[in-house]
Amino acid sequence: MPESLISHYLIDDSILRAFTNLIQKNYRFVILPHTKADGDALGSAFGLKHFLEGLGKVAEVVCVDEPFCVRKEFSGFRIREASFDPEVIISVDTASRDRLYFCPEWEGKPFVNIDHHRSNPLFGTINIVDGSAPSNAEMLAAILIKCFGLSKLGKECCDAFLYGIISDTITFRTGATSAATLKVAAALIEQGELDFYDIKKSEKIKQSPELFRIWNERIGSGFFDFEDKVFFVLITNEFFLKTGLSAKDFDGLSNFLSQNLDVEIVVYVREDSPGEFKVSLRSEVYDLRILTSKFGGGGHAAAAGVTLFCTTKDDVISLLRAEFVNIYNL
Ligand SMILES: [Mn+2]
Repeated sequence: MPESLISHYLIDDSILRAFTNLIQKNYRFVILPHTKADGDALGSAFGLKHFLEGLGKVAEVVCVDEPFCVRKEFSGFRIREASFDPEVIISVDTASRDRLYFCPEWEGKPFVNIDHHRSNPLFGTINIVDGSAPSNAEMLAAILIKCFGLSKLGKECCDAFLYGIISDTITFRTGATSAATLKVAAALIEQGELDFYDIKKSEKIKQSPELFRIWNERIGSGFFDFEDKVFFVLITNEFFLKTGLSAKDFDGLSNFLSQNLDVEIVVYVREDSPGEFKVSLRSEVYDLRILTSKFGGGGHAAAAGVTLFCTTKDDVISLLRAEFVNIYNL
């Protein structure tokens, strides 16, 4: 089975040979996830780190800032510095170079760009990019299995990759989830002797009863639109100032809504500072990147985000409503 796992991806054999060579011939690696690293970015980064260490190499994860994903298994990363001079730089799950930390001294070194965002401009010296992969972790795990064999992936490596897959597919629920996703996940569970339930459970949102009450209240203040095809929920800057809560207290809200509401689009608008609105979109029906890329945002077809600068929250809603009509014919 392992050999056939990779057939799903659009990566050229010559690229995979160059990548395999680079890993075999070098010893010191730094791995770069994107800013505010999520479960897929850290899962990919730590999976690769453990894999390289298993081959007897030295590898370090270097983040831009404090990760968004907090998990005890993903500790020991550095922020904006490496403890050694690397020979090879590898970025994971990062759509553009400005979203990662790149030390000026690394300029000119071999740079492998491993990603699953369609918008990736191929900024590496080797680019392993397939926009159809539902998670970066799945693509990377499948490639390592193909190039080096499943037996080279140790328990911690399998655990990290499986977490990345679960995180980006919202436990195998996103539209891009395929037979290949399940095959790679099954191979990782078997090889790492993993407890799938334990890993899945750790992805759940941990809320205090008080915070959960506030989530309920915010969701209750949301509204359906376009004949119940769209659900909007808003949190204003004034609300954050009044309650002392922060954006982080609402992490996972848009995923939670998209998992539980039978709508075509979930819209979560968060006013980070007066007039600066962060819009998170979820859809299993439309390609959301058409909308977000129009305003300088990014993401994936099913989960995308954009920052909009508007005077009031009503202006944001009007703008989004107009785009839903224009782009998706709602
Ligand atoms: Mn990802």
